[in-house]
Amino acid sequence: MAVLEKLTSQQAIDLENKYGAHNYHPLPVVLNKGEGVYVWDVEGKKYYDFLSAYSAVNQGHCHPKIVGAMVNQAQTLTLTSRAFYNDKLGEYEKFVSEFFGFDKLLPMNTGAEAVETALKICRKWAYEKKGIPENEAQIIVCENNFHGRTTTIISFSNDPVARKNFGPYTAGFIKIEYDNLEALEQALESNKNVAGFLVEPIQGEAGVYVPSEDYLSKAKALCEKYGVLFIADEVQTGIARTGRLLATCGNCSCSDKNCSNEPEVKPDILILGKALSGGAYPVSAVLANDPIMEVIRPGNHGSTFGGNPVAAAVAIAALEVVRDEKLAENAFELGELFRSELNKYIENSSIVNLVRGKGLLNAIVINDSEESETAWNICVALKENGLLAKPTHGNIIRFAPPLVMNKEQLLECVSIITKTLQEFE
Ligand code: IF1
Repeated sequence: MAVLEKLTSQQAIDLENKYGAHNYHPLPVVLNKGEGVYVWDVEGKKYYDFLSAYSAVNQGHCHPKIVGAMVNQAQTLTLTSRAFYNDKLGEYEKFVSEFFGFDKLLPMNTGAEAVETALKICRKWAYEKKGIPENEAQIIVCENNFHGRTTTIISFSNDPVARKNFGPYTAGFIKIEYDNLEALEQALESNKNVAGFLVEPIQGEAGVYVPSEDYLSKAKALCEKYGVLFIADEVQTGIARTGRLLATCGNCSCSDKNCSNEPEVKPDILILGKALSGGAYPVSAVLANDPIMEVIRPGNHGSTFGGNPVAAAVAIAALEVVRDEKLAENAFELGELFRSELNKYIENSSIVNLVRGKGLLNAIVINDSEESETAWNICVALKENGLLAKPTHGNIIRFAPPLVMNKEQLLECVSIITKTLQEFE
């Protein structure tokens, strides 16, 4: 195999198998190009992307405005570290803080790092502002959560595959049932050292589990009552994915007409990642107001790459695209259409039990056991028919296309999906 020769799919897969750690089990498709809602494999076959890199590519693949900002900044200055100031970070921090309605931002790179950052801020706040005795702070989390892969985060996962044999585990977490306000109140009532409540507005990995309508607002009210921080992990649900700028949609500056449909919840700490960069670059952030963020002082936290000028330029462009192209509104409208079209199919289906989700974060539940391979086999068939999606469990398939999709494209995708499902009836 000559070095400059283009790889076939099989050659690329073989290379990863031989030289890469086996920490993933990808669908057998090798991509080498993306544009908007489409990706292409190395043989030139075109697909609709219905994963969007786990909701990172909300603005569509290789958005010219985002790539333009990245290239431009990369040719000027890429990294200074935080040992020195750079002329992009402050502008970015102002832009994003105002965009989401917070006093301050702490820049990181990946979602897991941002979650770790939020946990550290929450603990330090608890000791310095709430007066919890040192090393006694507890943070409430939910069963079936997914917040990332670090040793602390997997310590409070209850997915055995993510967790087993990675101990000893980090202490200080209380796990309660998701979407259960009594469990939350009980945990708050019986533990005087609770510092915060960390929650996904919609549980992604659990299978796109949407909580009851008033769960988040009531959970926030309980947090206020007991004086603990409400920490929203919007790494996956944020940046227009669920049909609003944020699934919690706090005091944001979005022009989103759908905001009034449900109570707005303003988290004390907001965690963003993924689509904050449109998937072009690893950019994550933690936002909070001054009384909380001020507990972080020089030396307490940081990252070589966090807040680098390329990340700053890319994220500003990525958020401008969300605002200017009205992606929250589009996700809301296309999401309603997607679920109503699939529900028409499900009425007469024996293979699909239901479709659920919000905006363009949806999943179908297949009528088979969690251990079955049906969802995987359907995804392989979807790929053959020109649409890429990934199972989250043996019987759940997540559907999360880029938000720059139009109605015509969405209806074509619905027809690919229903045609494929028909093969399995
Ligand atoms: C993988 C799921 C999605 C996240 C929330 C933090 C992070 C994530 C709510 C960490 C990451 C990912 C990573 C991806 C699978 C995935 C995922 F299936 F697990 F649920 F998106 F749907 N908080 N989610 O969803 O962010 O450190 O990865 O940047 O490959 O593990 P990260």
